[in-house]
Amino acid sequence: MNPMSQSALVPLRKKAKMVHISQSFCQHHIKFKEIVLFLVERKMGSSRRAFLMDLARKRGFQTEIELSDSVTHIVAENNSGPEVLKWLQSKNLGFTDKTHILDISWFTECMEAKHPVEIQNRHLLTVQQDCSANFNPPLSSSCVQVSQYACQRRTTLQDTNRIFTDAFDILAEYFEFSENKGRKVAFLRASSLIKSLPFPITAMKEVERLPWLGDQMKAIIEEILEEGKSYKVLELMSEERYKSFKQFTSVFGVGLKTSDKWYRMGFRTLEDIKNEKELKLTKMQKCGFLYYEDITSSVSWAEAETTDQLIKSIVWKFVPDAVVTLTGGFRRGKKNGHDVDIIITCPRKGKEKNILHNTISVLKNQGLLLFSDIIESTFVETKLPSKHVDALDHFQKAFLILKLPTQQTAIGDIIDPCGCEGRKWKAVRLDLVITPYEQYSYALLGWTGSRQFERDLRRYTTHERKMMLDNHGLYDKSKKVFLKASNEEEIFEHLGLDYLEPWERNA
Ligand code: DCT
Ligand code: MG
Repeated sequence: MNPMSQSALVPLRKKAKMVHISQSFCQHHIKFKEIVLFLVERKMGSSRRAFLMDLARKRGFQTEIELSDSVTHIVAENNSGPEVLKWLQSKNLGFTDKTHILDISWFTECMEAKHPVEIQNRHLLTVQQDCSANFNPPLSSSCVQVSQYACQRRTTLQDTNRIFTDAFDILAEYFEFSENKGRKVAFLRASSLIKSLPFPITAMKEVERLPWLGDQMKAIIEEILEEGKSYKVLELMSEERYKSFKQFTSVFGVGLKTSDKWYRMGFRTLEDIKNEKELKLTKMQKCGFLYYEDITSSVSWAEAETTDQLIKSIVWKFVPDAVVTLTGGFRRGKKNGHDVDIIITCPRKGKEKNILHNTISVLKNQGLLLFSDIIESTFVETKLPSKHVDALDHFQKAFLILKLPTQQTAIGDIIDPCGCEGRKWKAVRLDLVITPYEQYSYALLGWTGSRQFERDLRRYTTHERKMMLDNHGLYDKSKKVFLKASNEEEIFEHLGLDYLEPWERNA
């Protein structure tokens, strides 16, 4: 928390009046010539605005009473980006595409530091606007206005900036391994934002005004533009902890906690782990090592389709009207994935309940099951959706490893459990999720991903709509009701969002 809290800046009305009168008499020395501030009066009020402008001048900043071309930084309080934009439009005020639109937190920090502080992502107020809109003065045609929320951006698999997004994804992973959640999220957001750009980045000016891109990120983009690679990223990738965690977490059943434990115990490679016979592994981890090659080689579209057909054929034998949907990355159009995700429901209430256990029994009897971890439903109807953007859902589900017949093989041919060369199967990770019919659309939306899309959708729901969303439903806090949806389009409608097709959610 900023020690100089915003409330500390709230003036007493009387005090503000005095300041207002006094400011015309005082001439302050301008220390920061490159910055011209304009404070938005909306929600701030005229006296607080006058007080803050006077404070800024005392600290050596220039301020403008009217919005003009010379303004470099627009500062607003308790306003979202679109609100600021609307207000400026209603007052017939325009700004250039070089102007920063910032939250009061940036201003507060500058006042505290007594100099301009670096603009961070959290300071930015994002405005999604049509570049052709009639502003005064008009925005230049080179403007790139991108929403800070992935659910307001169409992100297909056509990532024309992979060289940058790969670097950012590696850094997100690096910070995840270093347990620095803030920086991990920052790099994931930046990567996701760049993935949505419809043009390849060729110059720094093209990314100047994008949200979520702080100085460190821009420095990496600049380095890649100049050198074709980032030495900073390469350096971090060569760190011992990163290399070890990368190996450890590639094993099914090994997460950050286990990786950290192994690293502290002095292990560095998977060979170290395999050679340590005393080390206790969970059943999941043992399978992870046993089928390591298969599981780490990605699942192809054809394998996902075979899995989908196999599950459908089993489920439909005992519940013919069950809805079985291939979801996750494959629903978003990916050609490869790390697993297959399938959601199952049934329009007849309660008929979905036995599907998971029955399906797993059949897979077992057919010799197609290498591993299963069944999680029973923990859903409580009266509970409100979770506030956490990464919250897990409460559906009944199973994490499986299937012995999937390779394309030319009939299911009957693969009973031989030998894992040797020439085998006719591949170990494939499958997640099965069972949902009650009335929650199916929310579950489908949640399990379609991408993870970053889901995070931003929940963040948007909380901050822009004052609602709560998770994989089970949507709760309207002001009306105190759960909103029903019979398809994904209706959820987007409830949220006031343009519908995005699954393949546009590759954020
Ligand atoms: N998901 C979820 N709850 C979980 C796990 C996943 O809501 N416990 C959501 C987030 C994304 C989606 O389900 C699919 O998850 P993954 O399979 O991890 O991601 P993917 O996009 O399918 O990626 P991949 O192609 O690598 O499988
Ligand atoms: Mg998946």
